[in-house]
Amino acid sequence: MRIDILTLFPEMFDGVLNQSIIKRAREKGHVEINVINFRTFADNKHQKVDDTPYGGGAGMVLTIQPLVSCLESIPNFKSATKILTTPSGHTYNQNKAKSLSEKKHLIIICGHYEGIDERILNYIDEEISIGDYVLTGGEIAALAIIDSVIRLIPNVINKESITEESFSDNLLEYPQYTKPYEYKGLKVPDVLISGNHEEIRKFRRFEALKKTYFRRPDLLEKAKLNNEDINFLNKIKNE
Ligand code: 6GU
Repeated sequence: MRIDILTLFPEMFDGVLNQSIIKRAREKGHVEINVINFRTFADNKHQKVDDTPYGGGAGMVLTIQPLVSCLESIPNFKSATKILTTPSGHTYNQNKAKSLSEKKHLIIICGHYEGIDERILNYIDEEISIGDYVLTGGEIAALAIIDSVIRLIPNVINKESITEESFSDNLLEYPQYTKPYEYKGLKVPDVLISGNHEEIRKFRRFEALKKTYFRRPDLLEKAKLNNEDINFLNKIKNE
């Protein structure tokens, strides 16, 4: 996959994209990432990228020319999936991450809350928000999208971590424990050291259902539940 990021603040990406799993994915060639400062495409003397809004009002609006010139400089930009990060976009989720991870070429334009000239919508495919709160700009949203997409590219992380994680089947993850067995009086649930794999499976499924029922009942509506799950849920409701 290739990802191009159009931003006025390229330094914001330096740390995150050069650490840990993303760093390794880049080194192994699973993803090529280019961070581009679209200010350098402004065709005016002072490299100005914003102006006052038509109709009046507070704040500045990003002009369309530097963004479109920047887009047009990217090889094969027409066939890429072009995303604008904006609080008024569709809310991002794991399903969206999965579908983006199957694309060959993403271009992400980092928006700013004061706004972008609306005519940019003629050049983009999707507007994405990462949740109902306001960030100072689209950079952190772009990073969240990129991180969640890259880890789903085949061979970036191992398959089991993906199929067992939260949201993959619309259930939150079961609780995990590791050594020591006892810490300041806090013990690990005994079933996990019983060696009984069937009992461990049931415990984990029960706890995943319980966490989802109390925290995210909206997810349960979408989850595929079998008879055992329904029995577990009845037990949870009656507890
Ligand atoms: Cl994509 N941008 C900004 N500025 N704020 C947000 C957002 C995006 N998603 C949630 N809040």
